[in-house]
Amino acid sequence: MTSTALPTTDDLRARARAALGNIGVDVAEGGGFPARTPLTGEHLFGLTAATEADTEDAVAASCAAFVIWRTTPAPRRGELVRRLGELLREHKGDLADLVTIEAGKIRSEALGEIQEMIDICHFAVGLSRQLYGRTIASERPGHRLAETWHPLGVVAVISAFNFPAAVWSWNTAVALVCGDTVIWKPSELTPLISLACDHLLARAAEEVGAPRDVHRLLLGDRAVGERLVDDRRIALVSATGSTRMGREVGPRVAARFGRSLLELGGNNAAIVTPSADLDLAVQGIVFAAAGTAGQRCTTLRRLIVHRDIADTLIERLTAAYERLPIGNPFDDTTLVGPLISTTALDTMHGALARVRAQGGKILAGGNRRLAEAAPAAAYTEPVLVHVGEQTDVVREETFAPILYVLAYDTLDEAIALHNDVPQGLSSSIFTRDQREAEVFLSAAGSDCGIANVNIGTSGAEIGGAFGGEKDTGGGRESGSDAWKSYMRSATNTINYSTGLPLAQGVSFL
Ligand code: UN1
Repeated sequence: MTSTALPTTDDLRARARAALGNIGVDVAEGGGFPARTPLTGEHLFGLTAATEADTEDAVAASCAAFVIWRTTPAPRRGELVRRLGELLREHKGDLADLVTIEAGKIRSEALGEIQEMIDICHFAVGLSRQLYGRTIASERPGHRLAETWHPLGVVAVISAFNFPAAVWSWNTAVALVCGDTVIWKPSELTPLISLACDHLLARAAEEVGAPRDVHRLLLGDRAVGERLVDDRRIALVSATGSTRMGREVGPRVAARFGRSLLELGGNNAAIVTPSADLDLAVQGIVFAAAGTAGQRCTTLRRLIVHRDIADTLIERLTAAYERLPIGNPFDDTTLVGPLISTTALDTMHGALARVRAQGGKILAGGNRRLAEAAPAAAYTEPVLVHVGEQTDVVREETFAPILYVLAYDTLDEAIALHNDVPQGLSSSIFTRDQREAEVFLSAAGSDCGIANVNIGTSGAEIGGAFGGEKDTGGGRESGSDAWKSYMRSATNTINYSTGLPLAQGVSFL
């Protein structure tokens, strides 16, 4: 199905300008840094990218702001994030418009992204009174050991187009209550939503009396990111993107003994066992595989189905895929918007050609849509592909809505297939058998940072830690105790006795 006609680029430009205007951002046009929309694939505005001097200025300002911010009491830092959350709520509709215009998300998912930002602000405000350290029993009389958490420094946040605002907020809301200052280098593909978020945070800072430079935005290309990565004054580089990007960032930050927090590619799978509730499984699979046009790092990319139910499940999925409404993401009936670019579509077609050559068979979908109405845009049917084994293309992350389906006979075999990819972000099992579910969640089960039962791989809540193992980079963001990555700990030994006993029974003097 194709939903209603696409808006024109002029409509989208006007809508973006209106949303930005409501938020309070004046778009300064005339620069050579483009803002585009994947809805038509066309140019919206010419913005201005940060120069090398701008980057230097941002780092210096951020270091100066850190000196003030680190000694501001944490609950007062929470006030800034509380106000940011209120402003996000007030402008939810406008922000969601910008997410749809720049990232192509359907309305409900764009609103969901802003909700995720509001949620992390709430979480971070609570956290601002819960940056707990432990008191530890000392082996020495009249001594106390304590663990203290201190702000870390300047945090560089490098984010991707697919969650252009939420991933920034997970990092920024938590970093700010932790007493860090933030420099944000967003994806080149989503400058408008970045300007909006930066503006709202600046407004919140002004209103609560926080230093303006607790946050700086740098629009720009790879060179801006590289300067931040190599700058010794940046204590933590939190980068979301491809494994290829992380392979460059990680060693460069490590070479200067900086910290990095990497949230890289996923190649997420679901196992469907014979006892699964198939109604629920079909819903969960279609949302996880086709939602966001397959452009979440948590998107379901591999389905490992028990051989006895494979035909039935494939039939039901094929029927669901054939009914997916594809097109204008502003239309409430649409479930699949555009891919971010025609380059992404070419990559998808390249992967499909390779998997066919490796014996894969297309079961449903895969055709381009709306090519006449919008030749520069990249609308496509999500695609379901049957594969006999996990060939190299199946083991790679292709950032597009391709779901590879494989059959298995024993749970051990399914788990082995599940883990036999380089990435380790998200995973799930559909089963009504508790033993199977527990095996999947156990140390010998899924090797991912996220392991679910009877829901798909995507759509995590902010309360849990988010991130994954292996080529996914190992970082944890968002909830749980991910905040510890944004702080440094100190172990304190306090002697309140009149003697000086040494540890380990050592005697001296
Ligand atoms: C991402 O795709 O980079 O769990 C983040 C999810 C979302 C976040 C995805 N909460 O799918």
